[in-house]
Amino acid sequence: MSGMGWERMEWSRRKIELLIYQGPFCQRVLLTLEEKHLPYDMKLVDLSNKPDWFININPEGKVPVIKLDEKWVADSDVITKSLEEKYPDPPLTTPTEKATVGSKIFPAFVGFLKSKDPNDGKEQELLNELKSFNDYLKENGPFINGEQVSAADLALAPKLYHMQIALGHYKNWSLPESLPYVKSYMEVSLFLYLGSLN
Ligand SMILES: N[C@@H](CCC(=O)N[C@@H](CS)C(=O)NCC(=O)O)C(=O)O
Repeated sequence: MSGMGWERMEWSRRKIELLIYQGPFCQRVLLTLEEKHLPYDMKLVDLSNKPDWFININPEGKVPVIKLDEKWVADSDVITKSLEEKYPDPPLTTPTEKATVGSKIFPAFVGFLKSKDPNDGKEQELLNELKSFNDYLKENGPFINGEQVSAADLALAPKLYHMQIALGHYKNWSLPESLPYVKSYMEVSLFLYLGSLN
């Protein structure tokens, strides 16, 4: 995929332009656009062979990037905040006290994924984080902010999905049966995600 000809493509003015590839940060932005019912036009960027037009848009060379008010904006944190400001309805902001729920799971997953020593406690660190998320959901779920999907779910759910695929592949690992609330959270989130691809 060289991206040849994309720069000549006529993008509809009505739609938000979006540059993405695979991965949880891109999925987070896609889910946010879907939840806000915003029309968008996405282009996949080949990250193994980044085209010049893409580097001109984002010299850092990372996706997602989105065009808002004629300006290209990078970074999923900045993008989702900007979308919330510009399109507040439906509101997706997670209450501050809940905004960091589950946020230690992804770093713990990366630690376990990279670990080469099965006895270094990295798997247990991940299990501890998942267990506390399971306990949280049991009390407060089904989503981080109760009945309502909010920004924190749209950031976390793609990371959990990514975790399951990567750890299944590289470590033959799967989510323990003892974490049923995390399991159903992932199922519901996957449903949201698949819905966004239609
Ligand atoms: N902090 C950024 C991270 C974005 C990021 O790491 N994107 C990855 C793909 S998921 C990327 O573009 N990697 C290409 C590279 O680093 O060369 C965000 O939240 O958007």
